[in-house]
Amino acid sequence: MKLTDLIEDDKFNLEEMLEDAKPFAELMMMYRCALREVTTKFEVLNEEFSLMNNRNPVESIKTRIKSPESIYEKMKRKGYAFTVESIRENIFDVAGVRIICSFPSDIFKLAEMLTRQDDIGVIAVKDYITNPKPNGYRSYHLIVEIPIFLANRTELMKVEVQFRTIAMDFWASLEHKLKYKKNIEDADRIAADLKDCAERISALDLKMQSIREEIDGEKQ
Ligand code: 0O2
Repeated sequence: MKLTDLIEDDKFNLEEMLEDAKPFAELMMMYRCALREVTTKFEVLNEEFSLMNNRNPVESIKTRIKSPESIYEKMKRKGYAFTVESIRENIFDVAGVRIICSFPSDIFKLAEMLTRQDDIGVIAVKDYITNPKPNGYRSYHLIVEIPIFLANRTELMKVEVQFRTIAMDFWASLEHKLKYKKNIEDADRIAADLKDCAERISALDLKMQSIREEIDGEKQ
């Protein structure tokens, strides 16, 4: 049934529905604010680093808020009630930031610079660079808690931060397609090819890093 049909239906109360949706809209607003805070922190770190070292460790920053459908699907899959309180308590990746770096060593430097800031709380760390997933996935994930300052209160919000190199990001985008596309012929061979690409990408990232260190005179 379409929304327009429902509105014509006597039993449907649009005002009531909008009133019920307010806490959810407010929660999403708070996650958007948390994303801005985290993004600003990386912009500041990038600016300072580039002044000191003559290069930018951050290639790009992408942000996203999980869609209501994805939040609902995840809550259902994990058996949680679909309430604002439960979303805040149980879903840690409603707000996501992806930091794309050129070199693997920059990922660890930036993660350390972020987590030692006074207002950042670290909830979880998943280092899929040191310990890649069996399919070859590599990224460094942090779940952090950050305060946002509203008109008359402060709220602590959780944000998922994913760090990847440009090459790891390229790989993850293609692998994501394999994960979500059904009925692919030769899916096993493609998965094996992707795993092989992940190993090559990792070696390439380290080689590029080593060349950069030589150029910058960081190697003895
Ligand atoms: P989307 O659409 O990107 O948001 P969780 O279910 O989050 O509580 P999980 O799965 O252990 O716990 O979290 P993990 O391992 O930290 O992964 C979270 C996110 O990392 C995923 O979010 C993906 O964005 C990314 N990711 C993890 N593993 C892979 C992988 O094998 N391939 C690719 N391409 N991305 C991966 P979502 O919610 O799955 O998807």
